[in-house]
Amino acid sequence: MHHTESLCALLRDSRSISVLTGAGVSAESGVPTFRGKEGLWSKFKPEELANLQAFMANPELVWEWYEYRRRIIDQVQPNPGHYALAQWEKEAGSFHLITQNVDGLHQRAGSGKVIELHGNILHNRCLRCGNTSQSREVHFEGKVPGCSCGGMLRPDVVWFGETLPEKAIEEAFAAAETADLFLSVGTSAIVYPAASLPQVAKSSGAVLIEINVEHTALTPIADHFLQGPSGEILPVLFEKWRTVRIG
Ligand code: BV8
Ligand code: ZN
Repeated sequence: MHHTESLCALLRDSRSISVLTGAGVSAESGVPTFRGKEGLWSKFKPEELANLQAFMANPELVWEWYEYRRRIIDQVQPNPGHYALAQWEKEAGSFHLITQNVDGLHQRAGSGKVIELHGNILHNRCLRCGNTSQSREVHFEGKVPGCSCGGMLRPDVVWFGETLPEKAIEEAFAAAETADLFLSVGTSAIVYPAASLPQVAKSSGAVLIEINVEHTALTPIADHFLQGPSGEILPVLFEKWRTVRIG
């Protein structure tokens, strides 16, 4: 009982909540994760696809992979985990949502402010003029889409070896440093600098709760490890937060 009591106390006493989400949060919507057995990278290696060199060497292959992922995302819906986070943002005094996901499902579930560390797969960016466009306007039919300036278009996501968007990084680290409760949800905590956020939160005095179906590199330093699917655990945790707050 001590364990759950302290969880209730932590939820009751929290004033500023920050959340980092990864592919596991979208898994229950049917979006394959990266590193799971059925993961996106079980067929291809990240090095072969999610980096600029791979793109320049074989833009059609990389475009094919992103089109494949866009088609999956077009057919899925946000799940209860996404909705719980969107509602939590509305009801909490201070709430920051940081995501590594590029699928835009948090926004579709109603989250107002989403810090997208790795960009958004539904946007394109021109390699030459930097102009960004919605993927709706552009369809890959075997030929790399071009910009009106003549430049080549790429998905507007952050690849390995590329720096994360300045503003997103600043906001994410500020949210981690000021949180007194930090949730790491559905991420393998392998990719940096995103994976350093829970550690920064903890060393800034936050309580760290991890939600995952299995242990990760982060589990040893988590104050609470809630094992299970985020689509089930997040709504329960949110309801618990709602009840203990009214007190
Ligand atoms: C940077 C692109 C440098 C968009 C992604 C050695 C060589 C080369 C580079 C490095 C190196 N060592 C470190 C690096 C840096 C590198 C890195 O961290 N590499 C890792 C692999 C070691 N990082 C970078 O390159 C970053 N840039 O560092 O720049 C720099 C610095 C200064 C100046 C210039 C340059 C860029 C990182 C961004 C890479 N882009 N994606 C796309 O195609 O999607 S990363 C990719 O992994 C996705 O964005 C994803 O979000 C991210 C993290 O993965 P997860 O979200 O955690 O997903 P994963 O499948 O891994 O795990 C899912 C988890 O969910 C699992 O734990 C599973 O158990 C759980 N789960 C499953 N189902 C559920 C669930 N949990 C709950 N409920 C469920 N139902
Ligand atoms: Zn252009």
